[in-house]
Amino acid sequence: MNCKKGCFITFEGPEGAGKSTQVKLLRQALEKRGIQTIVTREPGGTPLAEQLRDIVKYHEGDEPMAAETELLLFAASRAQHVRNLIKPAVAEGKVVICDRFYDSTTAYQGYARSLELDFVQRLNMFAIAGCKPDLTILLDLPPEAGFSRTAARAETQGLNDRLENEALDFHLAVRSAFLTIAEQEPERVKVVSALDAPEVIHCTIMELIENVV
Ligand code: T5A
Repeated sequence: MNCKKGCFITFEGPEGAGKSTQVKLLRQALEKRGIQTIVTREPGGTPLAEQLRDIVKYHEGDEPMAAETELLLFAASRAQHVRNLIKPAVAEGKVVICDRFYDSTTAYQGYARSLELDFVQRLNMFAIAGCKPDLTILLDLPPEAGFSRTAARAETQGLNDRLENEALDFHLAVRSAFLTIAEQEPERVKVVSALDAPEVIHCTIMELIENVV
Protein backbone atom coordinates (compact mmCIF):
# COMPACT_ATOMS: atom_id res chain seq x y z
CA MET A 1 0.00 0.00 0.00
CA ASN A 2 1.48 3.31 -1.04
CA CYS A 3 -0.38 6.58 -0.63
CA LYS A 4 0.49 8.81 -3.58
CA LYS A 5 -2.07 11.53 -2.93
CA GLY A 6 -4.31 12.70 -0.15
CA CYS A 7 -7.62 11.02 0.33
CA PHE A 8 -10.69 11.35 2.48
CA ILE A 9 -12.39 8.38 4.16
CA THR A 10 -15.52 8.62 6.31
CA PHE A 11 -17.15 6.19 8.71
CA GLU A 12 -20.90 6.15 9.21
CA GLY A 13 -23.45 4.04 11.02
CA PRO A 14 -25.93 3.90 13.90
CA GLU A 15 -25.01 4.54 17.53
CA GLY A 16 -22.49 2.10 18.95
CA ALA A 17 -21.66 0.55 15.56
CA GLY A 18 -17.97 0.59 16.41
CA LYS A 19 -16.91 3.52 14.22
CA SER A 20 -14.40 4.96 16.69
CA THR A 21 -12.95 1.49 17.29
CA GLN A 22 -12.45 0.93 13.54
CA VAL A 23 -11.12 4.44 12.93
CA LYS A 24 -8.44 3.77 15.53
CA LEU A 25 -7.49 0.39 14.02
CA LEU A 26 -7.34 1.88 10.52
CA ARG A 27 -5.13 4.75 11.65
CA GLN A 28 -2.70 2.32 13.30
CA ALA A 29 -2.58 0.17 10.15
CA LEU A 30 -1.94 3.13 7.84
CA GLU A 31 0.70 4.66 10.10
CA LYS A 32 2.52 1.31 10.23
CA ARG A 33 2.83 1.67 6.47
CA GLY A 34 4.27 5.16 6.86
CA ILE A 35 1.13 6.91 5.58
CA GLN A 36 0.46 10.29 7.21
CA THR A 37 -3.01 10.03 8.68
CA ILE A 38 -5.29 12.56 10.34
CA VAL A 39 -8.20 11.31 12.44
CA THR A 40 -11.09 13.63 13.08
CA ARG A 41 -14.80 13.54 13.88
CA GLU A 42 -18.15 15.21 13.38
CA PRO A 43 -19.66 17.17 14.82
CA GLY A 44 -16.37 18.80 15.79
CA GLY A 45 -12.82 18.54 14.54
CA THR A 46 -11.65 22.16 15.04
CA PRO A 47 -11.91 24.35 18.19
CA LEU A 48 -14.98 26.23 16.96
CA ALA A 49 -16.62 23.11 15.56
CA GLU A 50 -16.03 21.35 18.90
CA GLN A 51 -17.91 24.18 20.66
CA LEU A 52 -20.82 23.58 18.30
CA ARG A 53 -20.57 19.84 19.09
CA ASP A 54 -21.11 20.54 22.78
CA ILE A 55 -24.21 22.60 22.04
CA VAL A 56 -25.81 20.22 19.58
CA LYS A 57 -25.10 17.08 21.63
CA TYR A 58 -25.65 18.22 25.19
CA HIS A 59 -28.09 21.16 25.06
CA GLU A 60 -30.57 20.92 27.92
CA GLY A 61 -33.01 23.10 29.82
CA ASP A 62 -36.53 24.38 29.26
CA GLU A 63 -36.08 25.48 25.66
CA PRO A 64 -36.13 22.45 23.36
CA MET A 65 -33.84 22.59 20.33
CA ALA A 66 -35.82 22.83 17.09
CA ALA A 67 -34.98 20.21 14.47
CA GLU A 68 -34.07 23.05 12.08
CA THR A 69 -31.62 24.49 14.60
CA GLU A 70 -30.06 21.08 15.05
CA LEU A 71 -29.62 20.73 11.28
CA LEU A 72 -27.97 24.15 10.98
CA LEU A 73 -25.62 23.48 13.89
CA PHE A 74 -24.36 20.26 12.27
CA ALA A 75 -23.93 22.13 8.97
CA ALA A 76 -22.10 25.02 10.68
CA SER A 77 -19.72 22.63 12.42
CA ARG A 78 -19.05 20.88 9.09
CA ALA A 79 -18.45 24.11 7.14
CA GLN A 80 -15.78 25.08 9.67
CA HIS A 81 -14.25 21.60 9.77
CA VAL A 82 -14.00 21.17 5.99
CA ARG A 83 -12.39 24.55 5.38
CA ASN A 84 -9.96 24.58 8.32
CA LEU A 85 -8.96 20.97 8.65
CA ILE A 86 -10.13 18.42 6.06
CA LYS A 87 -9.45 20.26 2.79
CA PRO A 88 -6.00 21.56 3.78
CA ALA A 89 -4.90 18.13 5.07
CA VAL A 90 -6.03 16.30 1.92
CA ALA A 91 -4.31 18.98 -0.20
CA GLU A 92 -1.07 18.25 1.70
CA GLY A 93 -1.33 14.60 0.66
CA LYS A 94 -2.57 13.20 3.98
CA VAL A 95 -5.20 10.55 4.50
CA VAL A 96 -8.05 12.07 6.50
CA ILE A 97 -10.33 9.66 8.37
CA CYS A 98 -13.51 11.23 9.71
CA ASP A 99 -15.88 9.62 12.24
CA ARG A 100 -19.25 10.65 10.71
CA PHE A 101 -19.82 13.25 7.96
CA TYR A 102 -22.73 14.52 5.88
CA ASP A 103 -24.41 11.11 5.44
CA SER A 104 -25.22 11.37 9.16
CA THR A 105 -27.04 14.64 8.49
CA THR A 106 -29.03 13.03 5.67
CA ALA A 107 -29.88 10.02 7.87
CA TYR A 108 -30.58 11.73 11.22
CA GLN A 109 -31.93 15.16 10.27
CA GLY A 110 -33.25 14.39 6.77
CA TYR A 111 -34.85 10.97 7.19
CA ALA A 112 -35.27 10.42 10.94
CA ARG A 113 -36.29 14.03 11.80
CA SER A 114 -38.28 14.27 8.54
CA LEU A 115 -36.79 17.60 7.48
CA GLU A 116 -37.11 18.39 3.78
CA LEU A 117 -34.65 16.01 2.13
CA ASP A 118 -33.83 18.15 -0.91
CA PHE A 119 -32.96 21.09 1.33
CA VAL A 120 -30.84 18.91 3.64
CA GLN A 121 -28.89 17.62 0.65
CA ARG A 122 -28.35 21.12 -0.75
CA LEU A 123 -27.20 22.32 2.67
CA ASN A 124 -24.79 19.38 2.89
CA MET A 125 -23.25 20.34 -0.45
CA PHE A 126 -23.01 23.99 0.63
CA ALA A 127 -21.22 22.99 3.84
CA ILE A 128 -18.70 20.64 2.17
CA ALA A 129 -17.78 22.94 -0.75
CA GLY A 130 -16.93 20.02 -3.03
CA CYS A 131 -15.07 17.98 -0.40
CA LYS A 132 -16.76 14.61 -0.96
CA PRO A 133 -15.34 11.47 0.63
CA ASP A 134 -13.39 9.12 -1.64
CA LEU A 135 -14.76 6.20 0.38
CA THR A 136 -17.42 5.84 3.06
CA ILE A 137 -17.54 2.77 5.28
CA LEU A 138 -21.05 2.18 6.60
CA LEU A 139 -20.92 -0.03 9.70
CA ASP A 140 -24.35 -1.57 9.84
CA LEU A 141 -26.05 -3.14 12.85
CA PRO A 142 -29.54 -3.22 14.41
CA PRO A 143 -30.04 -0.34 16.86
CA GLU A 144 -30.80 -2.76 19.68
CA ALA A 145 -27.30 -4.20 19.36
CA GLY A 146 -25.79 -0.70 19.34
CA PHE A 147 -27.80 0.26 22.44
CA SER A 148 -26.51 -2.65 24.46
CA ARG A 149 -22.95 -1.60 23.60
CA THR A 150 -23.46 2.08 24.47
CA ALA A 151 -25.51 1.27 27.60
CA ALA A 152 -22.58 -0.63 29.04
CA ARG A 153 -20.37 2.38 28.35
CA ALA A 154 -22.89 4.90 29.75
CA GLU A 155 -22.88 3.03 33.06
CA THR A 156 -19.15 3.42 33.46
CA GLN A 157 -18.50 6.76 31.68
CA GLY A 158 -21.60 8.91 32.09
CA LEU A 159 -24.85 9.92 30.38
CA ASN A 160 -25.91 9.38 26.78
CA ASP A 161 -26.37 12.48 24.60
CA ARG A 162 -29.62 13.98 23.17
CA LEU A 163 -29.62 11.91 19.99
CA GLU A 164 -28.73 8.63 21.67
CA ASN A 165 -31.73 9.17 23.94
CA GLU A 166 -34.22 9.23 21.02
CA ALA A 167 -36.77 6.38 20.83
CA LEU A 168 -36.13 3.07 19.07
CA ASP A 169 -38.26 4.11 16.03
CA PHE A 170 -35.94 7.06 15.44
CA HIS A 171 -32.89 4.80 15.41
CA LEU A 172 -34.62 2.26 13.16
CA ALA A 173 -35.26 5.11 10.70
CA VAL A 174 -31.59 6.15 10.92
CA ARG A 175 -30.40 2.63 10.13
CA SER A 176 -32.76 2.27 7.21
CA ALA A 177 -31.72 5.71 5.89
CA PHE A 178 -28.04 4.76 5.90
CA LEU A 179 -28.84 1.61 3.93
CA THR A 180 -30.83 3.68 1.43
CA ILE A 181 -27.88 6.06 1.00
CA ALA A 182 -25.59 3.07 0.39
CA GLU A 183 -27.96 1.72 -2.27
CA GLN A 184 -28.02 5.11 -3.96
CA GLU A 185 -24.23 5.51 -3.99
CA PRO A 186 -22.74 2.00 -4.14
CA GLU A 187 -19.41 3.19 -5.57
CA ARG A 188 -18.68 5.47 -2.62
CA VAL A 189 -20.55 3.84 0.28
CA LYS A 190 -19.55 0.29 1.27
CA VAL A 191 -21.67 -1.57 3.82
CA VAL A 192 -19.82 -3.69 6.37
CA SER A 193 -21.62 -5.75 9.02
CA ALA A 194 -20.77 -4.39 12.47
CA LEU A 195 -21.82 -7.59 14.22
CA ASP A 196 -18.50 -9.39 13.75
CA ALA A 197 -15.52 -9.09 16.09
CA PRO A 198 -13.54 -5.82 15.72
CA GLU A 199 -10.51 -7.60 14.16
CA VAL A 200 -12.70 -9.29 11.52
CA ILE A 201 -14.34 -5.97 10.61
CA HIS A 202 -10.92 -4.35 10.40
CA CYS A 203 -9.72 -6.95 7.86
CA THR A 204 -12.75 -6.28 5.66
CA ILE A 205 -12.11 -2.54 5.85
CA MET A 206 -8.45 -2.98 4.89
CA GLU A 207 -9.54 -4.77 1.71
CA LEU A 208 -11.86 -1.88 0.83
CA ILE A 209 -9.19 0.69 1.59
CA GLU A 210 -6.71 -0.80 -0.90
CA ASN A 211 -8.69 0.73 -3.76
CA VAL A 212 -8.43 4.33 -2.52
CA VAL A 213 -5.24 4.71 -0.47
N1 T5A B 1 -25.21 13.33 14.32
C1 T5A B 1 -23.94 13.51 13.87
C2 T5A B 1 -26.31 13.84 13.63
O1 T5A B 1 -27.45 13.70 14.07
N2 T5A B 1 -26.10 14.52 12.46
C3 T5A B 1 -24.84 14.74 11.97
O2 T5A B 1 -24.69 15.39 10.91
C4 T5A B 1 -23.72 14.22 12.69
C5 T5A B 1 -22.31 14.43 12.18
C6 T5A B 1 -22.61 12.13 17.46
C7 T5A B 1 -24.12 12.21 17.46
O3 T5A B 1 -24.53 13.19 16.55
C8 T5A B 1 -25.41 12.63 15.59
C9 T5A B 1 -25.11 11.17 15.58
C10 T5A B 1 -24.73 10.89 17.01
O4 T5A B 1 -25.91 10.67 17.75
P1 T5A B 1 -20.96 10.70 18.86
O5 T5A B 1 -20.61 10.70 20.30
O6 T5A B 1 -19.90 11.08 17.91
O7 T5A B 1 -22.23 11.60 18.65
O8 T5A B 1 -21.66 9.32 18.64
P2 T5A B 1 -21.36 8.12 17.74
O9 T5A B 1 -20.73 8.56 16.47
O10 T5A B 1 -22.61 7.32 17.62
O11 T5A B 1 -20.24 7.36 18.57
P3 T5A B 1 -20.34 6.14 19.51
O12 T5A B 1 -19.07 6.16 20.32
O13 T5A B 1 -21.61 6.08 20.27
O14 T5A B 1 -20.33 4.91 18.57
P4 T5A B 1 -19.20 4.29 17.70
O15 T5A B 1 -18.04 5.18 17.53
O16 T5A B 1 -19.83 3.75 16.48
O17 T5A B 1 -18.75 3.02 18.57
P5 T5A B 1 -17.42 2.75 19.45
O18 T5A B 1 -16.31 2.33 18.60
O19 T5A B 1 -17.22 3.87 20.39
O20 T5A B 1 -17.93 1.45 20.22
C11 T5A B 1 -19.03 1.51 21.13
C12 T5A B 1 -18.85 0.39 22.17
O21 T5A B 1 -18.93 -0.86 21.50
C13 T5A B 1 -17.73 -1.61 21.64
C14 T5A B 1 -16.66 -0.60 22.03
O22 T5A B 1 -15.64 -1.19 22.78
C15 T5A B 1 -17.47 0.41 22.84
O23 T5A B 1 -17.63 0.00 24.15
N3 T5A B 1 -17.47 -2.23 20.33
C16 T5A B 1 -17.83 -3.51 20.05
N4 T5A B 1 -18.42 -4.46 20.77
C17 T5A B 1 -18.64 -5.65 20.14
N5 T5A B 1 -18.29 -5.91 18.84
C18 T5A B 1 -17.68 -4.98 18.10
N6 T5A B 1 -17.37 -5.23 16.83
C19 T5A B 1 -17.44 -3.70 18.69
N7 T5A B 1 -16.88 -2.56 18.23
C20 T5A B 1 -16.92 -1.67 19.24
